[in-house]
Amino acid sequence: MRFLTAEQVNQFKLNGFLIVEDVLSKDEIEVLAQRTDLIAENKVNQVPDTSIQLEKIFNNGEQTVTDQILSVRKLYNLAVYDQIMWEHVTHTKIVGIITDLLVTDDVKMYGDQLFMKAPKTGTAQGWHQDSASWRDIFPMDLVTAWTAIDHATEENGCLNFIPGTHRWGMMSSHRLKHFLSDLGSNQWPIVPIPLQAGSISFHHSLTLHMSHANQSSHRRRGYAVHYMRATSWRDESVTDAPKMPPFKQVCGRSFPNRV
Ligand SMILES: O=C(O)CCC(=O)C(=O)O
Repeated sequence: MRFLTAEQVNQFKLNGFLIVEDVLSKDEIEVLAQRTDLIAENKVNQVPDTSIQLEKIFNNGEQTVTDQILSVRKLYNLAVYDQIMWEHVTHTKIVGIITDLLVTDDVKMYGDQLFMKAPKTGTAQGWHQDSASWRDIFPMDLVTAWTAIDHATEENGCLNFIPGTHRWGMMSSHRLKHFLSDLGSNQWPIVPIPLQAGSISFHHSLTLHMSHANQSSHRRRGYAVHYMRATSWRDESVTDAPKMPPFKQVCGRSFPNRV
């Protein structure tokens, strides 16, 4: 281990998530924040329009907004096109933490998503396990680094986790529905994760998590980068998983037959 203590790695193993504070400097966050908004305004040529998804109310014309940035729900597949986002993906500290958590020096990127969660109109993200979507990737133990670009609070829709759920395997939608119907009973702790800008939460791809709508007048941008071992592979017989651009090597050895 290079970047984390054994205690931190154990916390991750037990809970399926880990918070590491103050990973990025103010300047690094500022670069990320400015690039995010340029991409959201569609001003970065190499990032295609298809990487920009609007909130439903703006997409269907129910509501209009003067500042286009505030109509965006999420940006995705950024780092495969844009060098500044790629520099974040390959940031020495973040990659060091990821190699500690994945217990390998050989890492590639599955993909990335930047959740914009605009003030008042940014919608919720329901309870889910990431690997339930990425069901073509094996083994199901990817790790996401979620960087707070703005301060994330309970009011503006920070992430929430249910500790230990990564040890339950992938839940069918039926099982998840049943579990959620019991969730208010205090039987299962829900842990909100407020984060200062520049801090990062790491979560396992089977950990149940969600975020509420942004009820505040403050922005809540979070950049989620999804990493996996370079030996992980895509099961091509699974046809209903997201279609992704080619996985990019982040560090260590690559395994060309595992794409
Ligand atoms: O940022 C959010 O609101 C949701 C993030 C998320 O679901 C993820 O990073 O897997």
